[in-house]
This record gives sequence, C-alpha cells and structure tokens, in this order.
Amino acid sequence: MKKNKIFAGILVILVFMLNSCSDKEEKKQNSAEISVSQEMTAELTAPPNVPRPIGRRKAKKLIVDMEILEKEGTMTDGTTYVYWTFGGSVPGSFIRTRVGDEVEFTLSNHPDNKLPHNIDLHAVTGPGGGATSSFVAPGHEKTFSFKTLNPGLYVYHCATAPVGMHIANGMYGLILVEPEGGLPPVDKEYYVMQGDFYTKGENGEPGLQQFDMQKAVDEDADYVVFNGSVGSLTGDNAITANVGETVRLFVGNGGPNLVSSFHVIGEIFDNVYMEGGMKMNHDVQTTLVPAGGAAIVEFRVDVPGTFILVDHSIFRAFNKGALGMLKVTGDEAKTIYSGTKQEGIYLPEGGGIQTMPDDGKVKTETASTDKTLEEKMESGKQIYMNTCFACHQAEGQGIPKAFPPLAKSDYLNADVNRAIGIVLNGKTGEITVNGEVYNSVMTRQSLSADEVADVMTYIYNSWDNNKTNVTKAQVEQVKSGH
Ligand code: HEC
Ligand SMILES: [Cu+2]
Repeated sequence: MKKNKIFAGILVILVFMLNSCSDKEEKKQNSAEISVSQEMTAELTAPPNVPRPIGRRKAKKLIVDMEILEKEGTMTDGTTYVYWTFGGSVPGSFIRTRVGDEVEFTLSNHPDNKLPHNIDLHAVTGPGGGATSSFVAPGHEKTFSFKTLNPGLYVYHCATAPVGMHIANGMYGLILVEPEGGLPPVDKEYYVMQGDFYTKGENGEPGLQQFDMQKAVDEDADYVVFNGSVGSLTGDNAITANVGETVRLFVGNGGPNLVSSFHVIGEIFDNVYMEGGMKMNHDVQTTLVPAGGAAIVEFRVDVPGTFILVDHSIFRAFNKGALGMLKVTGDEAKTIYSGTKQEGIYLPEGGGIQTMPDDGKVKTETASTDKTLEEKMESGKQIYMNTCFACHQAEGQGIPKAFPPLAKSDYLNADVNRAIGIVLNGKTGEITVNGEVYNSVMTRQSLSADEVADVMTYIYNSWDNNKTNVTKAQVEQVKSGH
C-alpha cells in the first residue's frame, strides 16, 4: 500500500518534470510556427530614445535598414574620436520587434567608409548570429532574414576581425524582442548602453585620439561611458521623468571588455529582467550587465531630484565618464525623503572628474586668454555642469539651508574678487546671501585660472547677475593676493 503511494508520487514528479521541459520546447516551436501576414518597416531610434512599443500587434515581416557610418564624433570636451557606427550613433539604432516576427535585415556599408563590416545579432538563431551572411564591403549592401524565436533584450555588434577593435570603436547596439502581447506599458522608456574606449592619449587629452590596441588587450580603458561619450546623459542631455511615473531603462553593455555594475543613485529597481531575459527579479540595488549582455530595469520615481546613473565600479563613473542623469520633476514627498541636506553630501565635487585636492601646483594652461565672451560662456557652462552643478543646481538656484544661490545673488554681485577667492580657496563660516544665512562648507575647487575665469564669467552672465566678464589676469591677481 505504502509502496504504491511513493510510486505514485514519483510518477507525478516525473510527469511534472517532463511537462515543464516540453513546455519550453513547445514555446520555441510555437514561436517558429507563428505566421506573419503583413509587412512593415521598423522604426529605428538613436539613444536615449526607443521606438514605440509593440503592444498587441500581430507578427509581421519587419524590414530593418541599417547603414554603417564611420564618422568623427566628440568623446569628451576637446577630445574627438573616429567612431564606427550602426546607423550613425553609438550605441547603434535601437531595433524593436516581437516574437515571431520575420526580420528582413539589410546592412549597407557607406561608400565613404574604409572597412568591411558585418553584424552578429544575439537575437538570431543561426550561425554567427547573421555575421557571415551580412559581411559587406564599403559601397555595398547585404540582405538576410531571421525569425525571432525568444523574447528578450539582445545585444548586436560587428563581428569583423579584429572583432575587439570593431566593438571598441562603437559597433554595438540593442534589439528588443517583445513577448506575445508586448511588455506591460510604462510612462517613460530609455536606451542606455555602456562601452569602454581605448585611446593613445590618456583620459582628457585633447585632439583627435587614435584607438590603442595594446591598452585594449590590457583592458586598460581610458573612457568608460554611457551612450558613446562623456556627458551624453548629463546636464541638458539628461533623461527625464515626472514624480509618480514608471521608468523603464533598456540597459546594454557593448564592452568590449568591462562588465557593468549598473546602479542608479537614490533609486531601487522595482523590477529587473535579469540578463535581459524574461525572468524577473525585484527590489534590486545594482544589476550586473555583462559585456555583450543586457538588462531591463524598471522603477517608479517617487521624489523629485537628479538621480545619477553609474557603473558602480565607481572610479569609472567619476574618472572615466560612466555617469548619466535622470532628472525628476514634481512635488516633494517628505515622508519618502525629507530633503534635509546639511553637510556630508555624496557628490562633493559634482558630477565631473574627481581628483585629489591639488597641492597648489599650477595646472598647465592650454587655452589662450583672448577668448570671446561666447567662447567663455560655452566653456564656463561645461565647467559649471561638471563642477558646481551638484551643489548650486542647474539654474544656480542652490538648495535652501545648504547651498546658497548663485542666481541673482547679492553676495556674488557685490564683490567679484571676493567671489573669485571663494572658488579658488573654498569657503567656510557664516555668509548671508539674499537675506538667508548659510553656514556650510564649499570645498576648494581645483581649477586653472583660465577655468575659474570662464566659470565665473558664465555665472555672472546668467540668471540675472551683473554681467561681469572675469579675465584670467584678474583671477591670477586674486590668486597671488595683490
Ligand atoms: C560641495 C558643494 C559646492 C560646490 C561643488 C561648489 N560650491 Fe560654491 N558654495 C558652496 C557652499 C556651501 C557655499 C557657502 C559657504 C559658506 O557657507 O561659507 C558656497 C558659496 C559660493 C559662492 C558665494 C555665495 C553666493 O551664493 O554668491 C560662490 C560665488 C560660489 N559658491 C561659486 C561656486 C562655483 C563657481 C563653483 C564651481 C566652480 C562652486 N561654487 C562649487 C558649495 C559648493
Ligand atoms: Cu565593423
């Protein structure tokens, strides 16, 4: 009697196991059998934008036309690089499909390009992910097609030898395969993809930089960035949301070498589609995005402010560029976050490159003194967004009780030399700005005289201040104490 029961139990388990196995097989089989009726041309977008959601549309023949362009772009202020791109951007154009689509993919290699290329899409079931069928010389195009069998977020990249070099130059992007019925709707969706870059010059060295093969082999990255360049997601380029909205980030990592510890400072991911697959994890602080892999993260934004996207291998964020911003506007929610800020903020030197406080040695000057006001404003704005923004805020409005305003500041406008001195030397102790008392700490900013002149000129010529044009000579005079 007892024996029989045990036997029956085992049988149930066996049947169950067999069942769940064949479920999977069946699913894939079913995807292969989904028939396509009409034809449509895929919408392709450059980062940080993504095409419209698939929703409930039926599987179709989806035409994707992708053009490869080799072109010079900005890596960081003053530094350029020749990027090899899918669709003109790094990462390449975002492709959005659904399971069962029959994708007809045409890869064209612009006649001005110097090299042959191809594409390996991780969403493809087939040899090389399409690489061999798509190998194309400059001035030619190749067409191949594939059926999307597995839902998920997939990386695509060039796989032409030397593969590492093609990827290191920016040849990667994301293709999303939505499940039947589409992903659940959210309010905001964005495309963020990390990549590491290897240049002959060190990080920040100006001019056109060449690819450095040895550094790439040594995995010694000069730049680690989101969306192809330093600052592609900061300041005016920040992605945005309103309090109460749900945000979905399609996060990829092109590599070629580094694994990303993707984190958003001040947020917790409510949902993570782990490794870009359909399995969901919840309540995650940092998710690992492998080189050649992806993840979908979702969260609701509950309080306003600037949320910083980083690779939490944190020197990459503050010293190599892997830093982006999500700006959330809306009403405060004091029960969730009190907003009290006195001392001990997390980003004392702002969102830019962080260095040791310098020991008084003069930085080498590259810029000339006779810049136009316009040039100074442009450079000053950059410096402001990198150095002062975190405390004094985007519009110079400051933060009540913690950081005084620079906008329409009576303190600033009253005495230019005193203001220059504050930026050069830092400031502690009580000061009164526009009738409010502040008693806090501004750390000394390690900027060259030229940079101080530019950033001061920028703040004096913004936000209703008195339009003083601060010169480098004036800064040097304050520095020397005369
Ligand atoms: C770490 C936060 C922080 C950063 C970064 C920072 N400041 Fe300040 N700043 C302060 C604080 C705090 C005070 C007030 C100090 C006090 O209470 O004694 C201040 C005061 C000032 C003042 C005088 C008061 C006023 O409102 O007019 C000026 C001018 C100023 N900062 C300019 C700058 C500039 C320009 C930069 C960037 C190059 C910068 N600050 C970066 C925190 C910061
Ligand atoms: Cu290539």
